[in-house]
Amino acid sequence: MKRRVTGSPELNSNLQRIQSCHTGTNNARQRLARRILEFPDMAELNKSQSRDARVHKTVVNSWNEWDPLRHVIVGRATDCHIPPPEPAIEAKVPEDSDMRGAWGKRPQDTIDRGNELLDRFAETLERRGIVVDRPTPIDFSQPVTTPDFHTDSQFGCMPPRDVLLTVGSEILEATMSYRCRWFEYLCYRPLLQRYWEEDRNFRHEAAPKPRLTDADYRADYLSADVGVQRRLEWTSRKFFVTTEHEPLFDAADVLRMGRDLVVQHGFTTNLKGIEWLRRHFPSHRVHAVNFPGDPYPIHIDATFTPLRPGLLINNPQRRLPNEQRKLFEENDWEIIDAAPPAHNSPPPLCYSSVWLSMNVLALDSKTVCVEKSEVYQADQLDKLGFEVVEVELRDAYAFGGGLHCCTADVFREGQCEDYFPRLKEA
Ligand code: DAV
Repeated sequence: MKRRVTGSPELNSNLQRIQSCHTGTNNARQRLARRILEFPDMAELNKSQSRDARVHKTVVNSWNEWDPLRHVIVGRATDCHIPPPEPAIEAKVPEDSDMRGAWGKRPQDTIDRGNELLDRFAETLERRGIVVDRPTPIDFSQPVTTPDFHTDSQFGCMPPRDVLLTVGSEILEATMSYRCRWFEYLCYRPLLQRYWEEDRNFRHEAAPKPRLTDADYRADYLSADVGVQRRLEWTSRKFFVTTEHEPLFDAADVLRMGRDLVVQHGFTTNLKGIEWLRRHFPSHRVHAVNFPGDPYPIHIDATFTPLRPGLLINNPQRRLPNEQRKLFEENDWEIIDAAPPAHNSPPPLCYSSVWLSMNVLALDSKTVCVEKSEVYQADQLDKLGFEVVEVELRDAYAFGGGLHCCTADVFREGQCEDYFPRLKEA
């Protein structure tokens, strides 16, 4: 049933925000406004998503991590597998981890619990007027065999952020750097195909699939006696598990900051991957960064998190090196230490570190979703003047990460701006 929009202050403010947005095309604004007028009740809108393609026309547009979020993908824990050993994964799993030697489908009760939390997170976003789409899991128990490699199972589709990089009206499927994640993009294809049908400005792009032969990985990283100290020494020298054999990147190594893309060079993204992004986005300035304090540098979003223009939190155990800070300092960005995590260890069977505490999702430049148990992080953001939205997600961490990981942007208001005006042209 359709309701009139005038009765809802929240929707009126949404409409005002859209109307006051001086960005995107007029068409895009009108389409979005029409969508909200037609479906004033957002819960109803989302229930009807599958059958409302005529009315609910997607617009893809997102240039940064903090403009007002209007449309997002939230992942699923369904059928998530612990992948069998492969070179890149062995290097990430610490010697004392409970995942060493274990692989196969994760226990169904943990999957159900993960899905419950992800569904609730999606509902929280919907109640705030954000349109939420969900991926279609493939059968992750299937092995992957290409002419170049074989692996006995796949992974899952909880973290769309790892796979999909939204830059303006483009969504780019990353190369990925694990064999078990080679086909993960298929979970998002039903959505991307729909966006392509609905938004004639949408660019659906895919980076060249890598071959992922043994030449992509350093065999010496696998040896059982490599301890954390040695690996810290290696990562500070930018000696990572992946080689420079071919371009590799995961989308979650990229921070979108308007005209500038900040990309972590580490285990999942190599220099050729960064160079590929540079050539692919010629109107952007692409900056390679690295964080020597991280023995397992995988994805930038538990290390370096922009919250609003001019403010970033940095993991105090993985500080940006001085020479790389200049870019930010000279352009009036403040980098502050993130608050400590509330937990001493990650949940069981989790690949990520306790620093998922800072894997927050900005809904706009004043509102941030923080995991409910991360009280220190919430407190820090509160003191910085943000409205903190608490979201329970810890029991879903094991499926691929936190609040930022389990989402991928489809639409944020705003356009491409220059947040580093003192930077010379690249
Ligand atoms: O600290 O384990 C997790 C990032 C997941 N996208 C970490 C990084």
